Amino acid sequence: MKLISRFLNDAGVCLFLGENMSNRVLSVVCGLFLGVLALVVLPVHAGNLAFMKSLEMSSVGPSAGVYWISLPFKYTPIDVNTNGFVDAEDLAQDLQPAEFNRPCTPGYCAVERVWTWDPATGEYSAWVSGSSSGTPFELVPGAGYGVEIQTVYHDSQSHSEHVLTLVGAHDPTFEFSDCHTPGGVNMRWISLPPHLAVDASFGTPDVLDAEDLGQAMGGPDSVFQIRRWNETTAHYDNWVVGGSYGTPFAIDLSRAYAVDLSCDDLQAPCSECQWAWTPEHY
Ligand SMILES: [Ca+2]
Repeated sequence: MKLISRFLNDAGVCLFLGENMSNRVLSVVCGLFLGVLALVVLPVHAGNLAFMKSLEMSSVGPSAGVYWISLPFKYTPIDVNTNGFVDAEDLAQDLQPAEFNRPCTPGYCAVERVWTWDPATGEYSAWVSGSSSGTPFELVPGAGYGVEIQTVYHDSQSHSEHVLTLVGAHDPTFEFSDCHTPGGVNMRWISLPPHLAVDASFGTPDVLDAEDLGQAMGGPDSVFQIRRWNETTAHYDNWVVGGSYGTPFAIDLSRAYAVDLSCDDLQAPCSECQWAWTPEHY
């Protein structure tokens, strides 16, 4: 029996859960990421620092069940692999709806795969939830991850619509710290806090949009563009920060976004082109 501090309630009080979970496994599938989905709701219940999100997701629809989501900067799910760090398997098991078997095995996990982006190689890869071989990748605070939803057969019925519950806390000291590198990939998928406070007057007034986000991050000298995975069209949308063509897309704070870094001097080395941003939270 392992005692795990897992939840913070709205008053910031820790609740403790004990859970005995067998080691689960791994296997890594690499490949280019395609496709994705159609999303639905996500009410956010805020507390002091802790919060909970309910994510309504479907395995069917135009984008075949792929969603890029923001994770809490402080996220401490049960350590399924008992390897001492938070990894893709921990996330997949944590998001498994309570009405299904937990821990889940391949074919029975609502989150079939967890996707990640490696800015060093410019490639997507995925962890197959519940796998018994391989090693799940570690989750890095501030990074955004893709979850791929599948239809689960349970209690003589197939379930394609799932409600995933994500619990965590904001870290007001968290800072994105990175740099633009000449010839580098320079794209990162990042998580946003659920109560992000930015000046929304850029782009479309009174709408939190990609231009607001880009300006909060330092403007066009720091960020070239913001990208999202559009779950209703199954395409990526791009917004060039400081651009005047078109309308910046609205920001959904439950979603992750890809940020392409920039620099005054595109040939400057990393050391001369730092990017730092501490998201403000109300
Ligand atoms: Ca705006």
